Amino acid sequence: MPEPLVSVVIPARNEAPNILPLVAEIEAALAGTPHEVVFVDDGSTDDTPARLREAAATAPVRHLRHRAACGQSAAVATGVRAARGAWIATLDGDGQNDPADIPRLLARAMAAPGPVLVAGHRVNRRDTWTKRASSRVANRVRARLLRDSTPDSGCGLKVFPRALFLDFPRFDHMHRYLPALAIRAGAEVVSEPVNHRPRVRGASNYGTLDRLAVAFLDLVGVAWLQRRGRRPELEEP
Ligand SMILES: Nc1nc2c(ncn2[C@@H]2O[C@H](COP(=O)(O)OP(=O)(O)O)[C@@H](O)[C@H]2O)c(=O)[nH]1
Ligand SMILES: [Mg+2]
Repeated sequence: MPEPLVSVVIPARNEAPNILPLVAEIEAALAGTPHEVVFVDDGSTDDTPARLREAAATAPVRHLRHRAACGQSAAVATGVRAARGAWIATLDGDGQNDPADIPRLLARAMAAPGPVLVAGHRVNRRDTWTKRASSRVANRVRARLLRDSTPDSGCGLKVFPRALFLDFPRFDHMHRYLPALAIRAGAEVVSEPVNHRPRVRGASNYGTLDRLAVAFLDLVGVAWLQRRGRRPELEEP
């Protein structure tokens, strides 16, 4: 495989029927761009491993696997560490994000003068009523508390430099707080409207209550990280 410009990192837990359609869409969207796709199978118990092997036979796909399920954030972190591109694009493995949006987000990130995280904003969200309602409340509380200038921090579609992510502290569910962590690391954060589609295959891994249960603890933790972050600027000695 040639050196990729962008590595598409995809956490996948029990997404067997979604793997091949998603890879086809990524290949169409990134046809002119040197890229690789890094799937992290988080201890799936369905046919995800077999589908990933199939995908790797025909496209620039690499796949890693956690022995046991460790969560979406751990999977993203494993993928970013293994990635070879200077740029990372993250994408949900269920096909709800549209790979056709990647080139636009990547172009915006690459045009920025300094390090930037471009966050997808699902302007036309295609989820259940309960998910949209709880997300609206959670987004409002988070934005108030963290001031991370992001309308939709939970969108799985984001583009950022690999080196930026490697500077972030790691914790479970950190994938919902990447904008706040990017600002803490000295980067700019911008949002870009993206397409969103209903999940047509497989089942959601999250319920409303389990998500809510840790949200408060995570918010306090990220607010603490923001307050306790220091960023020295180097000068000529
Ligand atoms: N690696 C890993 N990925 C997960 C886990 N839970 C969810 N995902 C992935 O994260 C993405 C979003 O999860 P999904 O279940 O669609 O959540 P929803 O869109 O909020 O209902 C999908 O690509 C899932 O496969 C997990 O525990 N581990
Ligand atoms: Mg989903």
